[in-house]
Amino acid sequence: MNMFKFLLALLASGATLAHAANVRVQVVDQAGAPVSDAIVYALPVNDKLPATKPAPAVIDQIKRRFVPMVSVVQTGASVTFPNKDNIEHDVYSFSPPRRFELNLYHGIPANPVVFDKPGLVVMGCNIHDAMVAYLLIVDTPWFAKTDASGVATIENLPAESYKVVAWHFRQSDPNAQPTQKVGADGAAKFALQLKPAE
Ligand SMILES: [Cu+2]
Repeated sequence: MNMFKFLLALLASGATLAHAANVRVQVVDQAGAPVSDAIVYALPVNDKLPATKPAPAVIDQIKRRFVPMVSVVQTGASVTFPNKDNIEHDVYSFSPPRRFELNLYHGIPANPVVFDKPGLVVMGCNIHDAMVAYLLIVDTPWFAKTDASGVATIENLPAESYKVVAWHFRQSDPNAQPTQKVGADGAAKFALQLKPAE
């Protein structure tokens, strides 16, 4: 690498470091206990979203459960539903953003399902009533899911102001969308009202 290229590379990496930021989000319940599997996402206050191609996702079926049970994708993403059990499943949803059914199958369905409207899609299996999965479709590529300590980090945000939204499938008001304003490199903390786990 000649000196000119080296300087360009240095500038490029410096620019990335200067502009990319992370927002750390803590989610607790009404008793203050950490909440895992909460989805958090960031919408720029100036409404400027990057022209990103939505990342595809995979929701497996393993031992008669959807894995993961809770997922988040950007609007327009395609999702595949591999059945890793040696029995057949029949995956369906009646949720308005995307009604679909994958008739009884083994293995990987030929076509992924495209989710082109934002909102919540709840999925089940027509054979096994206990199977349930939640897919939140959001109009942003910046999202994350809380871990066992109730913490999620939304990464690689341009330096801007954001509305951070939190959602959990056990919210007592399923349509509640608690929102906080943060700057890039900021932090947010949500206390959600949750129904007891079943
Ligand atoms: Cu099933």
